Amino acid sequence: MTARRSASLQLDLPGIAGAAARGAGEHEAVAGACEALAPGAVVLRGFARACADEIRDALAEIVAAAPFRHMTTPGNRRMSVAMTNCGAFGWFSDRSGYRYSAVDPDSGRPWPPMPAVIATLGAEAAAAAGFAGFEPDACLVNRYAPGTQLSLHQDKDERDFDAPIVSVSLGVPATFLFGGLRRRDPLARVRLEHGDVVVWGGPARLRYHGIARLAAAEHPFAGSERVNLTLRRAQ
Ligand code: MD3
Ligand code: FE
Repeated sequence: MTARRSASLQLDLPGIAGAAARGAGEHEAVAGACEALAPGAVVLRGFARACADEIRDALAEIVAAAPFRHMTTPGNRRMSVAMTNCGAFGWFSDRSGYRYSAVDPDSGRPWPPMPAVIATLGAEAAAAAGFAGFEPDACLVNRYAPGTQLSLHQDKDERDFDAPIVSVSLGVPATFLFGGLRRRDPLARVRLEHGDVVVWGGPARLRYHGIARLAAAEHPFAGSERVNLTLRRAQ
């Protein structure tokens, strides 16, 4: 992973360049760790830390236009994770199933555009993990309050499984559950903290995964909440 680590130091993302310029400690925190979780799954510890405040400001605008909501599953269950989207397409769930749509079904308007800070972070993280040319067209924003969980699932509503999914964890830490290609496969537990970015592609792209019930904790990003962005190529 050494070559990719040095590649991640060449980012022209303003926040990351700024952190690198501020000193070796922060620079290490941003670019110091690139671990392979599994074939196709790469964790970039702290990769989003330097641009987290910029993302928070962008999220405030997104949420003003497309508020968080608890979607309904096809089985008529209310999801405990609150969700919204930005980008050309947004993922949603209702009684009819799961799908991507260019319009927010709650407002009838297009989803808010994907801020450049988010699109660039996704492209740079994907490139650092070996997926050059990733251009996300959808960003699902998940909000977890204490006690919220996301049950085990696969992400398979996208058109092209060759594109990776990039996830950005913000706020309080969570335990990510990482399974295999079959629901009953054993689960690995991975702690995801504020600023951690994970790129899921290739053979990891269709693995089952979920988030364990969020423990009570506090973090300056969003108090007791965890926010996760998943950047996707939907169409
Ligand atoms: C592994 N979100 O939105 S991100 C989701 O933290 C979702 O909110 C979780 O699962 C969250 O669909 C986990 C990590 C993640 C995202 C997509 C994956 C892991 C993945 C796709 C394939 C394999
Ligand atoms: Fe998922």
